[in-house]
Amino acid sequence: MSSASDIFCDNENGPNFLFHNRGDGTFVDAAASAGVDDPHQHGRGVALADFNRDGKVDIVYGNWNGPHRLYLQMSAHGKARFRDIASPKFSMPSPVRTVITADFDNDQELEIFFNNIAYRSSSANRLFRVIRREHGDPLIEELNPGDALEPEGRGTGGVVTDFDGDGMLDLILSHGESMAQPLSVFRGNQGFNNNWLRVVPRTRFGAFARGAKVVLYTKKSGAHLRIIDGGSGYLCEMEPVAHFGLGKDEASSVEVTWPDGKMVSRNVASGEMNSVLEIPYPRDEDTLQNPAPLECGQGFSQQENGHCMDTNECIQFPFVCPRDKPVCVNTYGSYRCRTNKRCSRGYEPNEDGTACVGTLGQSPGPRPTARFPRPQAAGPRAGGWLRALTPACPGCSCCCSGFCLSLRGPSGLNPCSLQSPTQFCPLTMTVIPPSSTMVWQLLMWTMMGTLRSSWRGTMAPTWF
Ligand SMILES: [Ca+2]
Ligand SMILES: [Ca+2]
Ligand SMILES: [Ca+2]
Ligand SMILES: [Ca+2]
Repeated sequence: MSSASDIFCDNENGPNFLFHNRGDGTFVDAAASAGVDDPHQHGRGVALADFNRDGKVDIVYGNWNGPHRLYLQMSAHGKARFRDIASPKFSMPSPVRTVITADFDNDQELEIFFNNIAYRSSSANRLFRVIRREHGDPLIEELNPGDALEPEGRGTGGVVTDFDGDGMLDLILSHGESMAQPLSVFRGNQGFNNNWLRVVPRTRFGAFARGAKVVLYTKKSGAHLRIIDGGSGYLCEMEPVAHFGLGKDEASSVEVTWPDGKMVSRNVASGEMNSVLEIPYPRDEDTLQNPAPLECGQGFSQQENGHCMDTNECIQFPFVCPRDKPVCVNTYGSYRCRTNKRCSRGYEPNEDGTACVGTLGQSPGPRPTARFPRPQAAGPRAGGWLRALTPACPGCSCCCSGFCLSLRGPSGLNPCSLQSPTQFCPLTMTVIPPSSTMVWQLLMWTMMGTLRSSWRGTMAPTWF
């Protein structure tokens, strides 16, 4: 919401708080005006991520036996507002204890894991993938969590980390409260060939920089944002690492912003892909130096202040749009062209100019599926709507990201075209036995989380 770090508190027994940082040491609660106060629900786990990759932090949280929320951040008249895009399946109430947002298969798309506690009857855990679409709300797809389903699991806490250092995130669940159950450690079984990068910002004293914001600029897929979270679950917290799954893309540069406003940008060499990058807190003399040239990647360019910013293609290339769609609209990391059909306020023409549809950021309105063009051919940009609309593939095999791989229809004809929504391959988790080091690490995190959560709520420093 501002350049300084705000705080979101997902509360039980009362409305949530969204403390807007006024930058002078004071905060003002903007939860109600931003639409995230949710006064009648009981939050039990919250995570922050940029699900639609527009550079604005979104909020996902679980309500105890209440509807789960996925709030996209919009801005209207300079003020942040949030809009719940949770699908009926996603929002289905459950006895939730932890909400985890992570890219388990490193395909660029974030997964959301709900850790539920089976305390009166079975309550399976749930896993969703939130698929970014270029010009609309992300698509929420339910996945099969495999062994991590744990229908009888008394899940109390959960964390995500890379235990074995292979670049694939692992999931650890603790159980208890009403019955003793052992820890579970899971790893995903897909995405091993995808690129990844783990970024670890440090404070000036060398500690993990909780509250830091990390933006990774990539060669093809724009900017990816992570928050080093200080909260996230009931009595637990996530690893203080910004983990990026990149699919086949590569990083070009990384930017870290600390909660005090200090910022560092630097290029990422191709030899640094698939590794852990430590980013120390900048020394004063570092910030005085002339900014080094940055490789910002597609859709972004380096500004005078030395940082990567969204390229405004509509200004830089005034004739970028074709004659039948002459109106250029700048978007984060890209742009789009639309017809000049006139629509009333709050509406804009759809892609082919045949109808007016509600604009993003306005009140819910119709579901966005109708306003997207049908896929014609798989383009190079895997993160856009092409993937979201990739259809079910009867008679084909499909890869982990949902693309049809082998075609068995008549030659030249793709039997996987059109038809029903995407059928993604399930992201199945398999059990791996925990080592004593893992158990210690988990205990440390859960203890730290307990201290932080002693006021019966979950909180996370956040950036808007
Ligand atoms: Ca966003
Ligand atoms: Ca993923
Ligand atoms: Ca791993
Ligand atoms: Ca742009």
